[in-house]
Amino acid sequence: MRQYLQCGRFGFTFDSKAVVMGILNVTPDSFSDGGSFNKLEFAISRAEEMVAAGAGMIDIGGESTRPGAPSVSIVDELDRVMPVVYALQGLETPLSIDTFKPEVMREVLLAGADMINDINGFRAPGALEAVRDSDCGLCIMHMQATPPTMQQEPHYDDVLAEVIAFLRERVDAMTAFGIARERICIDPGFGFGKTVAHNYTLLAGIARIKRELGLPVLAGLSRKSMIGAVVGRPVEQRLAGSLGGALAAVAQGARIVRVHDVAETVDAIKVWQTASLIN
Ligand code: 7PJ
Repeated sequence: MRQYLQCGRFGFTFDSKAVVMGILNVTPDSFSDGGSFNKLEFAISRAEEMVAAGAGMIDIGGESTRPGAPSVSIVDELDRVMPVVYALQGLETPLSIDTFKPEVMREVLLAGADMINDINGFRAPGALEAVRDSDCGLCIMHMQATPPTMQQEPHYDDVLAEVIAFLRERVDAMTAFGIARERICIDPGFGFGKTVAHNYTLLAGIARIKRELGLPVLAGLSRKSMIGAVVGRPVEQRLAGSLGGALAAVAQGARIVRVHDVAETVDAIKVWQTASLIN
């Protein structure tokens, strides 16, 4: 299935290759790299390192969505994210911003961001208005409930069907609002209101999500508890497990994988794709 994603200054044709999106946390409390990149110069060098390692996108996040993380005001989130957006314009790599706040969306788009990655699926009042009159890429993620409560007994009758129905409803709402389909990618939202079993049903169902919606799928499972649950290791020892998850997602047809460990994921995907292009 040929797919295209318009992403601000950039356009992805994918050409049967997956793109690695490197995670750049600019929060003092992010769970897996301990907030060590909350200073501007560290953020810039980390982004440069990820691009050199083959990242095709950088995802900048100023608010941790870890269950129980403190919420961040608009002003604080902008203080964290805006200097990084300005500083990274010259990288010639698409800059995605991980935010669910319409006010933040507007500001980062004015500053030149290429994509908005919304864990809330653009459901906040004003979110559609904030992104409509731009050509930025849009990642619609599925989440059940909200970060403070989402891991308290998540329940579905049929997780795959319900996630697909949610994503379809959001895609339809966005296109009805005048947003071009070619700007949209979709994400089942691993770990956002899901048990380990739900997460693996969704991972195994990526091909169906892609087939039913006909849009590029983004998968973010790097270092998450669904990896820890299988390998039995703490967050700093989940690289190999995360690579296994990334390859499973790509094998199912995911076009974008959102990861902390860019160099390793790029290598893993290269080898997998070299073999898979032979027949
Ligand atoms: C995701 C995300 C994800 C998308 C986070 C973490 C938690 N955005 N932002 N998909 N996860 N699109 O990185 O562990 O899975 S924050």
